This record gives sequence, structure tokens and C-alpha cells, in this order.
Amino acid sequence: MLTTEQIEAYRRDGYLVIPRLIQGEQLAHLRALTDQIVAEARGVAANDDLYDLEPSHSATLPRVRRLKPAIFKRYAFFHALARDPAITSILSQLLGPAIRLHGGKLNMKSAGYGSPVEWHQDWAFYPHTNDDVLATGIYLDDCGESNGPLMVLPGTHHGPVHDHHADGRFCGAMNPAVCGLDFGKAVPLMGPAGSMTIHHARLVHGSALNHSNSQRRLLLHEYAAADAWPLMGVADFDEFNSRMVLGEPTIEPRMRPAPIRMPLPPAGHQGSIYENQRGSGRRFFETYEERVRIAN
Ligand SMILES: O=C(O)CCC(=O)C(=O)O
Repeated sequence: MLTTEQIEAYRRDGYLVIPRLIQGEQLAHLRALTDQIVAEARGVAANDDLYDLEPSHSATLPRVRRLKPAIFKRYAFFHALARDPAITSILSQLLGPAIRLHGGKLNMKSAGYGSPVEWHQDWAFYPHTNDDVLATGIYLDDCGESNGPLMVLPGTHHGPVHDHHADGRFCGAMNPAVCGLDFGKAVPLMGPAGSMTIHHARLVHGSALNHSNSQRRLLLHEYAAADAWPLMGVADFDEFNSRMVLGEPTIEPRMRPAPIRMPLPPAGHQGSIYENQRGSGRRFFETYEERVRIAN
């Protein structure tokens, strides 16, 4: 359980790190299953509902950038982990007694070339009727400064929702040059394998290219209080309620004002945040392709 100090720190700064939450057999299985799913990308030629591939992927040299939400449907282990009481008991202290999984994914950030994620707020992707919405991240590997830790700008969840549009379309990335934030104040969230990060949906965050020799895999789960309803709507009510991880669903959304920008019109490049961010035409973090070009 979280201490009063941790809860206060989350409210003030918008993030927490819980060291070594997932351990032993459970962590070993998480890593082994992930290795197996990535190995099965051999022979996959293009992005599909499970795999988001690195630009340098080939069917003979599989390079997976992200495992998409299909892992929660296809693999019972991932379905159960998102509902594990070790996680939901912590979340109930931040979101209340009824919680719904909004979505999730497993970002790989492989050694040497794992892609950066440009600065953004999750809230720009999925605004809700109130902002009792957050994401957790479980590190599958030890995460230090050099293998692309998740980085956050403390306190920015109390500020505006920044513009995540380019050329009149949603692009899933802020424009670092005009948002007025000091990225020098970013805090890397690090810890041994099995540690869990928590960040508020409005907190500005991103992560750099992994140029180290160690991979950095991060299993992200997005959670909302059951009475925070997505402003983009509910397409399938039964499916919506099937994502309850704690307590009872409700048909009475709670409204609490928070700054909103709708992610519309949708991104030109659909599929994942990496695809969305291709449309921004601007970059804060160096990419693998740039690094290789400069080296040559
Ligand atoms: O994998 C990362 O380092 C950041 C991921 C992230 O913020 C996202 O996918 O929304």
C-alpha cells in the first residue's frame, strides 16, 4: 500500500515509482512470454493488430517497437496482470474503489536502436469527464539513465493541455519549441526490473532513443476511475464494462472541469503513438536513423 507521503507526492508531482513490485516467478514469466511473442515476429512483414515494428525491422531480423493492446485479449497472463491485486490495491488509493482499464501496450525500446517517444500528455489522446486517469509502467528490465527511462516533467499535470496537432491534424506530440516548458527539469523514472511507475494522464512525459547495450521494456497500463468516461465515446458498452478491474461500473459519469483538446481530426498515421508522432514533422529526441546518418 502507498504511504500518505507517496499519495501526497503523486498529487503534487504527478508521478511515483514503486520499486520491485513484480518479482520472482511472475516477473520471470512476464519476460519469457514477451521474448516468445517477439520471436514470433519473425516472418511478420508489416504492422498488424499485435506488432508495431521498428522502421529497421525485416522479416529475417525481427525488430519490434511495441506489442499492441491485442496482447491483453490473446494472452491470459497479460489479461490477469492488468487486474493483479498488487496493482489495483495501489491504484484504489489514487483513483478510488471502482477502476476501469482504458488500454495498454508493451513498449520494447530494444538495445541500440529502441525508438524515442516524443513529449506528450496521455490526456491529449484520451480526455475523460474527469482527470482521475493515470498510467502505470512495469519495467521488464533494470532501467537506468542510459537505456531510455520514462522521463516526466513534475507538476505539469496541474497545467494546460498542450497542443498536440500539426498541419491541422492530431499528431500525438507537443511542439517542444513553443510549449514554454523547460525540458532540462525532466526527471528519469528508473528502477530494477519489476519496478512500477505511475504517471497522471495530464503529466508531460517522453523518452529518448535507447543507445545502450541493454533493452528497456515497459508494460504500460492505462486506468481510469469508473466514473471517468472517455469524451471520444463508448463504442461497445459490454466491452467497456468488461474492462472493470476493481469495483462496480456506473452509468453516471462524474464531471470535473479540466482543460481539454480533442484528438481530432485523427492522426494521419494511425496505429500507435510512434505512427501518430511521424505526422508531427518535428523531433526533440534523436532517432536511430539520425544517429546512423551522423555516424556515417
Ligand atoms: O515507452 C516509453 O518510454 C513512453 C511511452 C509512452 O509514453 C506512451 O506510449 O504513451
